[in-house]
Amino acid sequence: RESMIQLAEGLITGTVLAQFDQLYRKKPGMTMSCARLPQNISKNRYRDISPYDATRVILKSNEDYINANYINMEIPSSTIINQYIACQGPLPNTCPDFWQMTWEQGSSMVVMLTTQVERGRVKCHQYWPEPSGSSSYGNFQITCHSEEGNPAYVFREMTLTNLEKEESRQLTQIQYIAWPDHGVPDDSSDFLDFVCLVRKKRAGREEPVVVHCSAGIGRTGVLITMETAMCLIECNQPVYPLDIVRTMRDQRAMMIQTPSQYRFVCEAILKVYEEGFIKPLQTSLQK
Ligand code: PTR
Ligand code: PTR
Repeated sequence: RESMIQLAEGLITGTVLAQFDQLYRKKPGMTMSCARLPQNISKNRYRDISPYDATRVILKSNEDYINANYINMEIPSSTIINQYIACQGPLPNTCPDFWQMTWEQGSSMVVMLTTQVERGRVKCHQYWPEPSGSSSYGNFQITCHSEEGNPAYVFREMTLTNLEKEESRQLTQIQYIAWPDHGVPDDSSDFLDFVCLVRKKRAGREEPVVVHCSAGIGRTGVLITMETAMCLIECNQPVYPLDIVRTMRDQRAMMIQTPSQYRFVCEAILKVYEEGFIKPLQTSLQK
C-alpha cells in the first residue's frame, strides 16, 4: 500500500515529523470565546486549553459550558463515522457537568487516558465512586459495580442514573494507566490491544464515545488517530496520519501535543499494517 510506504519513508527521512511541526495547532478563524467568559474560567483545567465555540458540546441548562468538543471522523467509501467527544479530565467542580454531558449525549462508554495523579500533580479528579459504591454528582447518581484489569488498563462497569427523570443507563469506563502526559505509552502492543478493545466495545453503538485525558488534547488525540487508522486499514483505505490530525484539529485545537506522540502513533500504524495486528478483531466482528 502506497500510503504506508510513504509513511515508512517519511519516518526515516524525517519529513513526517517536519510536516507535523508545520501543521497549525488551531484552525484559523475558529473562536474560543465561551471558555473565557467570567463564569466559565473556573471550569477549565488549563488556561491555555479551550474548546472551539463552533464544535463545543453545549449542556442543556442555563450554565451550558463544558470544556469538550465533538470530533467526528468519517471513513471514506464506507458509511462509518466514528463519533467522539474529546474533553478535559473533570475538575471537582465540573463532575456534575461531565455526567450531564455524558447523559445528554447518550454516551455509554468513557475512555480515560490518564491517572488521577502524575508526578505528584493532580491530572484528573476521580469522578466516579469506588467499586460497589454510589455517589451523586448534581442530578446524577453513579454506581460502580465492578473494576478489573491488568497493569496497562482497568475496566469499570457503572450505572448512570438521572435522578430527576428516574432513568438509568449502563456505562463502561476503560482507563489506560501506563501513559504519562506529554509522553507516549510504555508499550505499543499494550496500547494497540487497548485500542482494539475500544473498537470492540464501540461496535454497534452510534452515540459518541467520551474520551478524556488531563487536558483532552495530547493522549486523546493519539487514541482517536489510532482508532481512525485501524478503521481505514480495515476498509482498505489509504492512511495519511497528517490528514487525520488536521481533521481532528479542525474540531478541537492542539490534538496530539508532541512530535514524539505523533511519531509513536505513526510507528504504531505501520506496525498494525505490517503485522496485521487487527486481524483477530476482524474475525471477531464477523461472527
Ligand atoms: N499552563 C498551565 C495552565 O495554563 O494552567 C500550567 C501547567 C503547566 C499545568 C504544565 C500543567 C502542566 O503540566 P505538568 O503538570 O505535566 O507539568
Ligand atoms: N498547560 C498545560 C501544558 O501545556 O502542559 C496543558 C496540557 C496539559 C496540555 C496536559 C496537554 C496535556 O496532556 P494531555 O492532553 O495528554 O492530558
